Amino acid sequence: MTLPLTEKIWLFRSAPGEVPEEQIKKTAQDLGIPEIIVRIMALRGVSDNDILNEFLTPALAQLPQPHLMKGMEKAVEILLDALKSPKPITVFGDFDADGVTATSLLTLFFNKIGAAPIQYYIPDRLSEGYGMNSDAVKKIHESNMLQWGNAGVLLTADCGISDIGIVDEAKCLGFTVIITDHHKPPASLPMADTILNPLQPGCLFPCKDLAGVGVAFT
Ligand SMILES: [Mn+2]
Repeated sequence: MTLPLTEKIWLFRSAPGEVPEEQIKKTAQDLGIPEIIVRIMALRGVSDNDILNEFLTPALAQLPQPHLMKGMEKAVEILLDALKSPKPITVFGDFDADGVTATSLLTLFFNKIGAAPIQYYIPDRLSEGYGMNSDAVKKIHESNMLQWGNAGVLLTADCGISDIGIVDEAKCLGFTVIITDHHKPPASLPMADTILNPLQPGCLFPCKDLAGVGVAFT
């Protein structure tokens, strides 16, 4: 096929042997989708119509139960308490794609339900680098004490799983710490009040490859 706009010639890899051409055409017709989509999915090993359809038309009902994620019950308890008290909730995020989206998701959600003061902190990539840092935690603490007389909840988004020392520091300052992260946990975990990370030992949540925003959403 030649695309006149780019003058590039596109050659399609043929689908693996077990998915014959006729089946690709038939699936495309049956599901009412372009053949190219069926072909791409077949190359990625998805040729079952039901699975393909489920993938292409995702629904909330397909999501695994949130309480399967280790630490969820405790996180819900802490956040409900913060909402009722109310205590400030500070989302400590990350500057990359899943960090910013995770931070926005949590902040917008708590803003929408509107019961507790909600704020976020995203470290500067160049001057602060990735993860929680002591100066930022101290600054958040100072401003929360001034404004609300309470350190409140420090809720990480896409970071924190390796920040053992900083989490200790935050706990000493009086924060209740919830970690939500998807990065590989170190051998010993931070002493947070609860940790949500599908990769932590003993977590039964079936999707192990969530991005930071997926953990935040769950
Ligand atoms: Mn990230």
